Amino acid sequence: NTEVVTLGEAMRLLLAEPGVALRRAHTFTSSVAGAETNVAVGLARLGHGVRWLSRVGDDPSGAHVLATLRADGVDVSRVEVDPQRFTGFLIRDAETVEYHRSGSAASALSAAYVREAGLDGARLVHVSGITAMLSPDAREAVEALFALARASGAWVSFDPNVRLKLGRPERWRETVGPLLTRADLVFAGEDELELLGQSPEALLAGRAQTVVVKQRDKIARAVTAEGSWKQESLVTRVVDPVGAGDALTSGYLSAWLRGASPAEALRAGAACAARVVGTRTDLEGLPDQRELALISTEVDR
Ligand code: KDG
Repeated sequence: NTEVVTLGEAMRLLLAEPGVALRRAHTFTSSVAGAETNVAVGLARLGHGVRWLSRVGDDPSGAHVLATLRADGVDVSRVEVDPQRFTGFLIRDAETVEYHRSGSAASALSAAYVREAGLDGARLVHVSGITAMLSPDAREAVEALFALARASGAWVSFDPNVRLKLGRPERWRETVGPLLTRADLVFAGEDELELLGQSPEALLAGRAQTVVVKQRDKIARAVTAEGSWKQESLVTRVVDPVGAGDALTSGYLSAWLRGASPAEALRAGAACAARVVGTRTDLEGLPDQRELALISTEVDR
């Protein structure tokens, strides 16, 4: 059964060999990247029923994305395969990203597609600002997802996930700013909130019930109407920081869905993030429940 729905683009990831600059790299590891698929896989590994809504091309990379998500038990049954468009891809090292996604199948996401796919009774939807920035139609798709969630009483979780390669700050403010103020749970970097002219206090005075801020000092803070909680980073080894935010979100949301306190949820999030930072791709470090419990015992020792 579907507990969570996420909506966004997944791309084939070609990750350069460690320690070699992207422009000189010869050897690449293939994986899957995408903020909402990272959260989907994180939650699925932690035992939740997750459906991912998106579009891929009718190509080998699309098949690779679907097979990767299926292997982790993510429901991809509503993903649309578009024979006219391609599956986006990105090439990166630990610092530099090259996107090849403009005009991709996912950039043609639409409100009609989301309405047709539906929420299947999910309690929570999660989406990032990246999806809204893919195209005007994709932004409408995010609007439609928010509307479906409202109508069915599902919670909306939102991460602005600002990527300036996808648009200038003004465009992020115009396109993503209004979505942020309509989410129930917000996961954002301190710098992202500043760029969008927002603060946890202002968001809580509006619709949000929880705002999780990833601070510059590597502390994650959860703010709710009841109070504020802090969690220090549990990272001991940095191999590749990409995907850490999504890992934190999936750990937090999993605990939150099970009724845990903000302090417990932050700690689960920090543990997931530490594992992802200690591994290369966005996905391989995401723990299952047993692994998450082990990290917590290790940290306590
Ligand atoms: O949050 C991690 C994502 O940024 C990465 O997986 C790639 O989705 C991606 C993007 O659009 O940059």
